[in-house]
This record gives sequence, structure tokens and C-alpha cells, in this order.
Amino acid sequence: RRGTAGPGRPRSLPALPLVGSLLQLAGHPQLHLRLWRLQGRYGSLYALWMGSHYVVVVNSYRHAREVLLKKGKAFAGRPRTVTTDLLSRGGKDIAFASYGPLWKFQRKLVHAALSMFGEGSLTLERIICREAASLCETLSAAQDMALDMGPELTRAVTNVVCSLCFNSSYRRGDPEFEAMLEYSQGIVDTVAKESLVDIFPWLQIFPNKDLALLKRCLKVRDQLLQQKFTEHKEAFCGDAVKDLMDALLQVRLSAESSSALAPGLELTDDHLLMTVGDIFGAGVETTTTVLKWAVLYLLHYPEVGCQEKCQRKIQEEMDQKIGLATISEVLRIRPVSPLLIPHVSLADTSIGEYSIPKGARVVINLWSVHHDEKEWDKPEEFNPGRFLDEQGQHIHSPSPSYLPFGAGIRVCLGKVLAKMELFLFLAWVLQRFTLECPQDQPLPSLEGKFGVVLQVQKFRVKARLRDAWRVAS
Ligand code: HEM
Ligand code: PLO
Repeated sequence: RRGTAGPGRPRSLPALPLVGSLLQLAGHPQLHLRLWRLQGRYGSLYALWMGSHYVVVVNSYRHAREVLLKKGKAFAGRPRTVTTDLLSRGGKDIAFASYGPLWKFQRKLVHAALSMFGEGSLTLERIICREAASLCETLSAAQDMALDMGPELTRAVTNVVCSLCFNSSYRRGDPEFEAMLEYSQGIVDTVAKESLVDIFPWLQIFPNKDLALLKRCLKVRDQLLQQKFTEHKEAFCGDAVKDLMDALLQVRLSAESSSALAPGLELTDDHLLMTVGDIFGAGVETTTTVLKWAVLYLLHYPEVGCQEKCQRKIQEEMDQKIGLATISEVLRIRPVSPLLIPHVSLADTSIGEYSIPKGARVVINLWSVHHDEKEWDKPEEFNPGRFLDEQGQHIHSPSPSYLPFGAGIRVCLGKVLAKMELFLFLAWVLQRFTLECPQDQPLPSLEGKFGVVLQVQKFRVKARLRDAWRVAS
């Protein structure tokens, strides 16, 4: 720990040998809230020890922007941890791979493949609308029942990424889909950021329930990915590229012949599999979670979205402004990735006036950035109006303290796709249905559950077909 204390360094939480600052963090499952509150004692930028790892916690947008944008490259590393190494076969994916030429190449490939589907163009829109229509049919059939929308939203979103990645989709009750729901939940529950085996890798040698669950879930996921991969490899003929999997296979072929990659670098089967695994996993868990949060907030604040008497207002929403402002506010108040993915400094560098050594883990607390009282008026209040200008006309961010997708070279790769899905799914549903809390039931809790994504607790909804829609159709 030499060199990590002293005048040039951020103030540090007390740390004991071996366990580090764990005593201050233990017993607080909502890590983002704990780190947010610790600002009171240590200021907005402070350091702590996770076992033997030096961790710097950033809670202000100025420092966050410095890390992500101004010094993006110096902070573009990722830590290697036991759980993410299992998930990504030692960092052969994009999200958990450290900075390097292969990571850069994989990011570029996926970006190009997603644009091939024409982000913003008809193809993608058509895929999303097809799933939105099917979702609305299911809601229609379950009208006036107290429904857990979770699995329905997940299937709709899954089918969009399934179309993009594998050119396939799932029907209701498909056993493969049910298996996917189960393994993905297991992964989300166990790849919790900073879990104990990640702090103390030697704990792996002891029986560990979470680690065993993670391994079991990964086995199921890997079988599924492998099966899709084999099918694609067998059917692939080189020119007709139908999906991301094909696009990756094709690029590998041409990379081999044109040596697009530096000597010694190879895009192995594992790299292709883990890349698709990332897009699939990120594509499903993030967007579904935001949709659930949006529905939950609409139950709590019905005047925002779906009062039947405000038919005009709704139509206006569909023509964008209030709808977009609502989505922006949901992403602010409940950031899907409240601590982003940890970054790592690749060289000795600095944040503000503090010096940061090479190899430090940097955690950006997006919860703090989005709930900063100096930047947001009553931050815990849900108010989409903040994102509209005075005439209620234009979408704008009223504060620079807003980074739901991160920023800089590690910015979310699915930002455009996610925004398009969120808008279209919500527009389709709200145009047709009024969403209500089932009678005699209390409003469900707005408290999130911290994990690799900030999860929503299960709740039920009544979707009632709107009179105006019934008449119109
Ligand atoms: C990374 C947010 C949807 C793919 C990230 C990061 C955030 C984020 C905060 C971390 C940035 C960092 O570490 O600095 C979101 C939100 C989403 C969303 C709020 C939905 C509303 C998606 C979708 C995809 C996706 C749909 C897939 C198509 C990725 C990937 C990374 C990433 C691959 C890792 C990038 C890297 O490390 O280089 N996202 N995301 N995300 N996201 Fe998203
Ligand atoms: C979600 C569960 C999947 O089974 C595997 C998976 C892959 C990529 C991860 C994603 C999970 C969670 C959300 C992550 C995404 C990469 C980027 C995204 C971490 C673990 C965010 C929000 O940062």
C-alpha cells in the first residue's frame, strides 16, 4: 500500500490489513447508496481498499467527465475478477475486456454490424414494432388481470436482440426461453459487483454457493451460445449475412485473408462467442430493466403517462416529447448501471488535484451523479418536465450531471438501439393501454435491488385497453 496514502492522494477510508475497508461496506447490500452516503464524511472523491485492491470512488460529474472523457484512454482498463473472468472466459468479450487492440477491434466490429441493421432505419424499427405488436396482443388477452409484466417485457426485448444476433425469436412458453430467463437471473444475481470472491480470489478454494450457481448458469448459457454458433458456422456461406453472428464469422474470414489484425492477435471462437454473449446479455437485461422501471413509475405518477381523459396529451407523447422526457427521467432516477463497470487506470495519472497510481480501480457512482442536490431540484422526485424546455417543446438535459450510458471510449455500445427500443415499446403500450395498480394492492416499492444491474422488485399491473383506442380500432 506504499504510495497510496499521503498529500497527493484522495482521502481514504480506514483500512485494515487483508480485509481493507470491508468493515465499512459489509452489511450494506445497496453498495451505490452506501458509497453515495460516505461522501458526507470523505468528500465526493475518496479511496478505499477492497482486500488488496486500491479503489477510487468518484461521485461528482466533473470528476466523472474527467475520467470518462478528458482522460478516457488513461482510464480505459477493466479489472480482472473471478466472476467476470468466468463470464467472459478471461476477458474475451467487450465489456469486461481490458483496453487493447483486440477489444478495439471487437467494438468496431459490433458497431459496424449494428449499423448494418440500420440503426434508426426501417429494419431495426420493423423488428421492434413486430415485437411491440406481439407484446400488446398478449396484454390484450390478459386484460384486467393482475399481470407480472416482467416475463412479457423480457420476451419482447429478447426477441429483438435474438433477431439481431441469431436471426431467430422465441414463442411464449418456449422451453429454451424459460431456460434463458432462469440462467440469466442467476448470472445477474451472482455477478454482483465486488462480490466476495472478487475481493478475495483465494475464497474460490472453499465451497461457495454463489460461485457454484454462477458456474451452473454459465454452463447452460454456454451450451445455448455454442449451439447457435455451430448452426451458424454450418449454414454460413460467406456472402449472405443475416445477423451479428454471421457478420462476425465473415469478418474473421476476411481478417484472416487481409491480416486486418496485427501478427500474434487472433479472433478465436471464444472471442466471437463471448462478444455475442455480451450483446445478448446486455441487450436483454438493461432494456428490460428500464422498461420495468418506466412502468413502475407510471403507476406511481399516472398523470405523466396514461390518463384516459388526456387523450391529446398521450398522442403528443407518442409524437415524442413527453415520452422521451419520461424515458430520460427514468434513466436518471434509477440508473441501470449505478456504478458503471469499474474502470482501471492504465498509467499514473490524476483526477482533479489528486494523483492516481497506475492500476487503481475507479468506480463512477452514477447514483451520486444523478442525485446531486446541487444539480437536480428534489432529485428523488420523478419529474420528466425537467428534460423539457420552458415551452415544453424540446428535450434538453438541464444539467451536465447526467451520464446514463457512460461516456467516452467505453460508452455503451447499445445506446442507439436501447433508446429506440425504449421509445417504441412504451409508445405502443401507452397508446393502447392504461396501466394501473391492481385494486386493493399497495403501490409497489420504488427501491431498487443492487447488482450488476439495478433491479426492480416483482410487481403486478392491470393493463386496461383505452376507450379511445377501442373506438378507433
Ligand atoms: C456498457 C448503460 C443497453 C451493450 C454500458 C455502460 C453503461 C451502459 C453505463 C458502462 C460504461 C462504462 O463502463 O463506462 C446502458 C443502458 C442501457 C444499455 C442504460 C439501456 C437503457 C445496452 C444494449 C446493449 C449494450 C441494448 C447491446 C446492444 C453494452 C456493451 C458495453 C456497455 C457491449 C460495454 C462497453 C465497453 O466496455 O467497451 N452500458 N446500456 N448496452 N453496454 Fe450498455
Ligand atoms: C447480464 C446477464 C447475462 O446472462 C450476461 C451479461 C452480459 C453482459 C452484461 C450483462 C450480463 C449485465 C449488464 C452489463 C452487460 C455488459 C454491459 C452492461 C454489465 C451480466 C452494463 C449495464 O454495463
